Amino acid sequence: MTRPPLLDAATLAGPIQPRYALLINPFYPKDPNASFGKHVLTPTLALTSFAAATPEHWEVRYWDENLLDGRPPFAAMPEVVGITVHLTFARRAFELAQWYRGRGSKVVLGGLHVMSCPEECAPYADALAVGDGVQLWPRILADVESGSLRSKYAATYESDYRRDPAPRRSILPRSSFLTTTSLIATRGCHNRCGFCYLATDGLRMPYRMRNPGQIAAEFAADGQPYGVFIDNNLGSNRAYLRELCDALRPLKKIWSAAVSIDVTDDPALIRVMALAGCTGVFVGFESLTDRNLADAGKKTPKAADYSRRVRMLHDYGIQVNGSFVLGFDHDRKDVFTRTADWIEENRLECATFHILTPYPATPLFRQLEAEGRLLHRDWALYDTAHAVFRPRNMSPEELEQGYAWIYQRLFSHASIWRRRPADWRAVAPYLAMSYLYKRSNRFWRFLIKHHLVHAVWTPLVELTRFRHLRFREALAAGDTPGRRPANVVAAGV
Ligand code: B12
Ligand code: SF4
Repeated sequence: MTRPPLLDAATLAGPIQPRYALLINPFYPKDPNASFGKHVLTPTLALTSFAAATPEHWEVRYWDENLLDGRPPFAAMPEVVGITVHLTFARRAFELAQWYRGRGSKVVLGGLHVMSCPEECAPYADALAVGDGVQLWPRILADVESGSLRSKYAATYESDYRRDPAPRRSILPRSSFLTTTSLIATRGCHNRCGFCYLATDGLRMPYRMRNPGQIAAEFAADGQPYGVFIDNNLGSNRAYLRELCDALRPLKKIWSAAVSIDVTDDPALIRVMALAGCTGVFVGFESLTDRNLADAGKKTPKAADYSRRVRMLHDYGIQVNGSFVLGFDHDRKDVFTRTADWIEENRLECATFHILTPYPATPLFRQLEAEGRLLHRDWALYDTAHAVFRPRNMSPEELEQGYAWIYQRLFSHASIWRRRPADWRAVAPYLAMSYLYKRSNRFWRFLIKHHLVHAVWTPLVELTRFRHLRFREALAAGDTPGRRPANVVAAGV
């Protein structure tokens, strides 16, 4: 899980197959501190979203190098190779680009890193796609056909999102993911935190929503019991979230989503989410220190009120996967133990940690650069598992050690046990989820390698859905919150 498949320079490629496009999600090394399971929970929508805009006379194939099936295919060489590029796997993306270009394919690079560092990406591509691929992809293919491919295509995110086609999920290898139903209902976020990729220079992503009915139809059409919303923040517009829940409720499925904790300002909405099948939320708490949150420009309730808000989610049977950023300017060496203690006291079922990482072209990057605190520009280490800047109140090594320590503590038997749900009926499934998700990296590797992820998880997901339906019936009938549905599905990506 740490080394990409070999790209042999001597490999003989097949002939170019006209009107065939290969879409690649490049390999990235997996952080051994965290769960390998998260990488196959649900696929990125980067490729399937614009694949849906491919003209009918083109054949499209999907290849995710992280599914451990080796290097992308080459027996018939694609006329066009589309590669999505993030900073952490930019180097691998460039290697792939060079390999395919050297054998006659036209290579198109797109994605977040192309947006923030176009000059760096340009030498490796026949064309760059900067911005929304759904608008650009058909234009690019038309220009390939007419032999007039340009070196750069740009689009904004200001289009009417409701007019976009549904992602083309039929090209995904179903057996390799827990669910193929990655859903996206909204674009943008009401916040603009200085460390978030949404604050990248030149990225204008006004808040846009798809029709709730469209999302429910996509969810139903994919035929999976569980869907994962990959929206930046599904709770940005509460009236919309309520409408979306109303559309999802009749499906009798379960789902999870990322929301900011201010969604709990409205307890009635949390109930509506539970009734619509929400079993877990991924919450970016980021920090338990208000001054850190203020420095980052995050509009959020006071940290002292987080516990009450977590209880509210738990009371409606919604698991909480808390996301925490470590290394802010007001973090001292005690941040690791303080954060771990808080997570255990509040019985968060899951927690995800990130070392503060200044993504290029964000306000945080500019600030740390101006202060001379950046250690290097080796993007492969900008993966939130490495300290790439000098923290204010500890050394980079201490920050990395603290990061590894907090994962070890939260994944320990003792911590898993301390965080068990108060309702004894929910304890066994919680333990199953915790051990499968947090302590089974070798098992995950085996499942991924042998295409067993979907087969092994589906019965557990169905069991969770079935028990959640019973919980919902009780909730709708006015049963008091506090009773917990059994849940073996981790909350969110
Ligand atoms: C699903 C997801 C994952 C999944 C799958 C990742 C994968 N690469 O396979 C999992 C859970 C495994 C994951 C892991 C991580 N992730 Co992640 N993830 C996401 C998430 C929630 C959704 C991605 C998505 O589907 N977006 C929707 C698509 C439609 O948008 P898009 O990718 O920008 O694509 C559009 C355009 O860019 C363009 N486009 C993209 N590629 C291409 C290619 C071509 C050829 C063309 C024409 C167009 C084009 O067209 C698309 C449609 O407009 C995003 C947050 C978000 N909401 O975007 C974070 C996000 C991408 N992840 C992030 C991070 C940091 C990580 C981790 C490093 C974190 C960690 N420590 O665990 C890891 C490791 C992965 C890695 N090394 O890159 C950051 C990246 C920041 C950055 N500047 O690079 C994001 C933005 C989250 C955040 N708020 O910070 N992630
Ligand atoms: S609340 Fe989350 S998604 Fe929204 S800007 Fe802040 S970090 Fe980004």
